[in-house]
Amino acid sequence: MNNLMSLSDEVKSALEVKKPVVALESTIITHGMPWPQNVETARAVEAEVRAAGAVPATIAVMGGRIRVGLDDATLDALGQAVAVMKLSRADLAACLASGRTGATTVAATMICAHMAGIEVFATGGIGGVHRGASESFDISADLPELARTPVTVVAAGAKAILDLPKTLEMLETLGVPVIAYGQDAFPAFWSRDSGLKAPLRMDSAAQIAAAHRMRAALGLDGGQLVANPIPEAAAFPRGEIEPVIEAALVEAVARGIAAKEVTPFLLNRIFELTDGRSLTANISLVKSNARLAAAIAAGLAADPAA
Ligand code: PSU
Ligand code: MN
Repeated sequence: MNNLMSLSDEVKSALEVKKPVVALESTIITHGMPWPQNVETARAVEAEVRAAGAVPATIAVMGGRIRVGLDDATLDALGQAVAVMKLSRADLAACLASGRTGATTVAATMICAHMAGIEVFATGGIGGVHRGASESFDISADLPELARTPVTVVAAGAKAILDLPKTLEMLETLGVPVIAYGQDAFPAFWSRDSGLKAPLRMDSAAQIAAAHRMRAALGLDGGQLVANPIPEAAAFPRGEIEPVIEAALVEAVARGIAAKEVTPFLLNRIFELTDGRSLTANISLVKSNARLAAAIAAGLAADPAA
């Protein structure tokens, strides 16, 4: 494994002494936000993790290796790089083998985090079942990954561009615990309430950490999805963001946007249609997820795996 993966010194020593570590993805940097806000946000999110007493480990593929923990210069280069591959489970090996630069989605970040020995991961929103999936069959590989790789993922629910009821059904079928944090409702990324009830609710990071350990003790595969509502001050009322999402979706269909391009296209269009306010909200929720993930990592560190 050593020739496939490089851990930064900081991440390596934290893992050695079992300090809390939080993995962070890189697709949100390369495909989810425009430069320079993407790099600024990545740094701000790392700072949140540190302020909460954990070590951040941003993950990407560069130079034929999985990099876990990126220094300032590398993060900067990634944020401005062109032709970066968007890596899910299917693409990881091909990217490494061809020596290209790749950004990890939720699925690929989970795989790499688990390989490195990291149990918690913070992001914005996971991929899921797209609207119109009965025709397009577009269902993110993030969902089956949650069912097989033992990493607890903290997100603000699934992206509101998705079909949320179908996404929750699919997670149930796959046996993935979906835990709303501090409320009954499943959050909808830019809004705190999707109008759907989350299957599970927990009110403390320690409980979430205990549930993570309990799954392993029971021999159950897979991770957990923690759905952390966006901070009140940054949230959009659902009625306000929904028409914007619908307009962006209509445009995506009209322009024939498909497969991997769908999510980046929609996020960018929604950014334009809200005069950048969707991005401000996105940044706020990622930082909030980073804080919760750090608290869960602390809970796990206090009760190390057997
Ligand atoms: N959330 C964001 N921005 C993003 C993503 C999520 O706010 O860019 C990325 C994540 O990396 C997620 C991916 O895993 O989109 C899902 O892509 P797809 O729907 O193509 O599986
Ligand atoms: Mn897809």
